[in-house]
Amino acid sequence: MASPTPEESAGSLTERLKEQAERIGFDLVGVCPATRPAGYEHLQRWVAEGFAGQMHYLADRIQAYEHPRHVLAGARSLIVLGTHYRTQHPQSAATGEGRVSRYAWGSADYHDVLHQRLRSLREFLLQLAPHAQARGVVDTAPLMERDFAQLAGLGWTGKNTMLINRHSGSWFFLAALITDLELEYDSPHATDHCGTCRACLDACPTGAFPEPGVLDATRCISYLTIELRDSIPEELRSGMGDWIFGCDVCQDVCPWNRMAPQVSTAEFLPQAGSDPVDLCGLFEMTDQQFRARFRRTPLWRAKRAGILRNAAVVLGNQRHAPALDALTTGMDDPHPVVREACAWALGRLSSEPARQALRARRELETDPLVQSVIDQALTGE
Ligand code: B12
Ligand code: SF4
Ligand code: SF4
Repeated sequence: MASPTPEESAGSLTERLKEQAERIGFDLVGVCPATRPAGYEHLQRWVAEGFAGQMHYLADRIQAYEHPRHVLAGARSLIVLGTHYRTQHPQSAATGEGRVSRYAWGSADYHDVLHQRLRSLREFLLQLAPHAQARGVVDTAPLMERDFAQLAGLGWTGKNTMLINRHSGSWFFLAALITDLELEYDSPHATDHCGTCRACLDACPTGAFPEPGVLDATRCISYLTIELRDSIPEELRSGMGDWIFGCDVCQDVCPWNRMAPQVSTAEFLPQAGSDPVDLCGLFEMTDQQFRARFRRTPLWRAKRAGILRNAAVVLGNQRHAPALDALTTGMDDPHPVVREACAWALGRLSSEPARQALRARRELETDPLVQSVIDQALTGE
């Protein structure tokens, strides 16, 4: 284990690290010991219930979540960091347009922004304690970030499962710098401020909360539009409404977000056309154009096929007649998930030209699932 320079006590080292984190741009900073996370058993049960769906990386690394030392050998402390991302809202969606979750409106992926800041904080730590070990994490390491954020005093877990801070609401990203240094720890956030409110539970369009504080990800629009690689289950499509990437409903309705601070961080400012998105235009884009537009944004995780699949479902939900050409183009897409969603959406248009497009594709279609969706669309079942 590394130790700070002789003159540096754990208290003053912690103080300097916190000040530097704020200078770098982190809005919330708390420090906690590296321990077994309080929610570890909950995570095990959650995965065993099947609530993680196709996010196999959770089950595959379940042992590693048991302690941060599996992420950094010798881990003793975590500096847990929150970064606000609420910016001004561009405008609401009209028919033919799709909604994108707030966290993806900017010009850059938040992982890149936060990793850059974490690198800078790590360098500072190494200047103070040259023999220390430190590793910055955002999302991808097996670390229960919300549990450690609570332990570091940053907030409580709301009924919508978000980490909520009394002053910041929940529009913030989490990140952590794990180190083998001994630091001075904040008190855990021990109180719950949801009270009798259940706005998020009632507002969730797909009924994704089997109980307060537990999310069945397989029903969550965020999972369906970003993580799921297959076709979206039909019974959940109408709940998707206008969302083509992520969902903000359970945060939009949370009273703790009414006063959440607004930031003007350049990378998080809404880009032109980032929300709402013109859906028909997406089907006209070449692979290269798609890459150029989305490569640096969080939307890239869903890949071109995922975005077109989601766009087709939203156009189907909207029964948007002018989308006929776009959906017909989508019926020739190399990815069966795109063709399946387009077939479903064309069926929802209930027009003769839409039926013609479906019949034409039926002659060529080789994928059994797409074939059956075309047949259902043509028979109106
Ligand atoms: C997998 C994942 C998802 C999944 C599952 C979400 C979920 N609620 O579990 C999906 C794809 C659905 C998702 C969606 C979103 N995500 Co996400 N996601 C993650 C990730 C990578 C892991 C979370 C995880 O392990 N979930 C499994 C559950 C069981 O664990 P947990 O939520 O971490 O912790 C719970 C337990 O500890 C529990 N608990 C502990 N003890 C007990 C005991 C009892 C009895 C109970 C009931 C509960 C309980 O309370 C916590 C809340 O559920 C984290 C990053 C990370 N490494 O932590 C980001 C993260 C949680 N996501 C984040 C964000 C921003 C989102 C979205 C808002 C994005 C969007 N707009 O579409 C939505 C929000 C949906 C929602 N209501 O949660 C942020 C949250 C920031 C914050 N302020 O809370 C994180 C931390 C990423 C980051 N680095 O900023 N996400
Ligand atoms: S993000 Fe949307 S779909 Fe997911 S739990 Fe919240 S309200 Fe429900
Ligand atoms: S909407 Fe209400 S119940 Fe849900 S997280 Fe916010 S305060 Fe808690």
